[in-house]
Amino acid sequence: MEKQLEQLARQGTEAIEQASDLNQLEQVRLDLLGKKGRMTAILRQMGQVPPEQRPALGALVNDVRNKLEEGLAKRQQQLSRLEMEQQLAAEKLDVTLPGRRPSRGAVHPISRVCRQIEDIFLGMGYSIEEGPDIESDYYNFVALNLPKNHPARDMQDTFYIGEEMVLRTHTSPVQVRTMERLAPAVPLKMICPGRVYRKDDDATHSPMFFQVEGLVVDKGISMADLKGTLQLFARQMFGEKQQVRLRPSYFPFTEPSAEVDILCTGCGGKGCRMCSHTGWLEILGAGMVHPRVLEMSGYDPRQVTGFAFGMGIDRVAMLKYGITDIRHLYQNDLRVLEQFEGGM
Ligand code: 2U9
Repeated sequence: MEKQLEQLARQGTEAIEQASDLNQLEQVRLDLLGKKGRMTAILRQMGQVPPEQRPALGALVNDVRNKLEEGLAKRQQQLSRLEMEQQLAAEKLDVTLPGRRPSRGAVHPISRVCRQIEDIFLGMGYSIEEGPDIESDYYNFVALNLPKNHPARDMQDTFYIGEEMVLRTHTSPVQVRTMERLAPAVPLKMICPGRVYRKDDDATHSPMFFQVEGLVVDKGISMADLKGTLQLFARQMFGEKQQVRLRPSYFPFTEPSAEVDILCTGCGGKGCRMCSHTGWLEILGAGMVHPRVLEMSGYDPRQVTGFAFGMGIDRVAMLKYGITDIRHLYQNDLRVLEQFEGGM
């Protein structure tokens, strides 16, 4: 038994020194001093030892146990410190490294232009009105002087939802709803920005795009008011030197009607590829509100007149920022969007 104890002391000390982490060391401890360990196995033989030898053997047992416990404690301290040092090394930070700039996001060019247009017209005393994207046939067409089977009602361009409902093809129904709500009160001065839908899809047309339309109804409103308003708008939107030009046109809801050009933003009017060498770019449609349209929404066309205009916000954004393909506005490619970082 004495020999076994000495062997246990020797082999135990060696095993303790060889344990390379705290887990291993715990295994060693269990193997040496645990309930089912080697020391316990040796002590079980104590019964067979003659009583006079027991005190000396007992003292040896205590010595060996103390020696092993001391060794375990010492090794545990070493390994704890080692593991802590490794952990600290792994967590080391270089506080002198430059920081990573947080991404700030950007306001989408359509939102920027929309807010700018809103600001300009708010400054002229207009209110901003909204309405539903899903409209009835009446508000989208009939109330705008486009009765059923009218040739200008292009079935190919409209998304129908059943027989009577459509995705609005313009924001004009918002103006109709606003006139119905306020008539016969004047003055009415409003703009209505929003999404519109048409079955179109190419470099200059998207099946969903953004439009803003404006409407003024009052006593004595004339074409001169329309042109002055659009000129003021063009100068604030595209620069102090801007000019507008009206060309005769046709819309069912205005009479007379005009297409409105501004000086080309690419060449300032000299002529370039962007304006097909005309010096002008078309950005708006406009006209005097058709008397029948006023009448259907509750105004008396013998008492009041009005002008209206409409433009594609996408198109204004493309002209302002030199974007050549409308699809760039809708693909949410970060390389495009990040170019608009900052303010607004
Ligand atoms: C009411 C009466 C009249 C709105 C108008 C246009 C001319 C026009 C186009 C511009 C480019 C649509 O985005 S676009 O494709 N719009 O040309 N819009 S007059 O006239 C109205 C609206 C409402 C009650």
